[in-house]
Amino acid sequence: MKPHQTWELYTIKGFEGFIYIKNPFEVRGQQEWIQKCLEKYPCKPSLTNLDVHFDNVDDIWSLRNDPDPERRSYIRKLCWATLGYHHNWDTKLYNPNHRSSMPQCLHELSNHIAECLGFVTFKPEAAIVNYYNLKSSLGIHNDHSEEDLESPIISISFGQTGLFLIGTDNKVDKPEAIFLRSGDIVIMSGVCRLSYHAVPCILTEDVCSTYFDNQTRDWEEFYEFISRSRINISVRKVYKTL
Ligand SMILES: O=C(O)CCC(=O)C(=O)O
Repeated sequence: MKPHQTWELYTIKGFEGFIYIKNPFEVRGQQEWIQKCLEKYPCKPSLTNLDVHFDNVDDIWSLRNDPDPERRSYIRKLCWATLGYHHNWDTKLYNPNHRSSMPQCLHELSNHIAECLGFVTFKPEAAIVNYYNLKSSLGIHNDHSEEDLESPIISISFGQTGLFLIGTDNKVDKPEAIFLRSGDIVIMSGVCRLSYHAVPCILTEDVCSTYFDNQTRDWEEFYEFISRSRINISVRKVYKTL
C-alpha cells in the first residue's frame, strides 16, 4: 500500500462514520490481492457457496482449465467465500465453534487500515469475500450479525466498478450513491455501522490500462477474470472483547 499519510479520505455530510478511501494500493499490491481472492481464499478451510451444491470442490481457480466443462465452470459460479468465523447466511448468526483461521495477510492488511484510521480496538475475526459478475447485484441490507457493533466494517473492492448505495438506519431515507473502483476502501463505523446499503449494479471500465499497466504472462488469466468481475472483501470484528 501507499504510505498512509498520502491516502485520500472522504466523508459524506450527514452520513457520520462513513469513510471512503480512494485506492491506496500500489499496482502490484492490487494484483496480489486479486490473486489471493481467486487462488487462495476460495480453498479450504474457507466455506463457499459451491460447498452447498457440489461435493469435493476445492482449488476452484485451477479447475478453470479442467477437461470437464462442469468443473471448468465452477469459478464463474463462485459468489462468496467466508473466512475466520463463518457467517451463517440462513440464521444470520456466527457460531463461536465454527471458524477457520484468518489468513495472516488479510489480518495484517485490515489491522493496518484500522490502525491508520484510529480504530485501535479493531480485531479482524471474520471476512466475507463477495464475487460479482457483470449482472450481479447485492440487495439492500445492513450487517447486524456481529455481536460487536462498535467496531467498524472494513470493505475493500477490486476489479470492476460497483455502484454503492449508502443509506441510514431505515430504508426510507434517500441514499447517497458512490462508485467503488478497484482498490477503493469503505469504512462503516459509528452511526453508519448499521446503515442500510446495497450494490445495485456493476459497471465495466477499462481496469487494465488504469490499474494493471505492468501485466506479466502469469497475470493474464487473472486480468481476464477481473475484467468481467468485481471482488469485495469485508472484514469484521465479531465478538466483544472482555
Ligand atoms: O460489495 C460491496 O461493496 C458490499 C458488500 C456487503 O455489503 C456485504 O458483504 O455485506
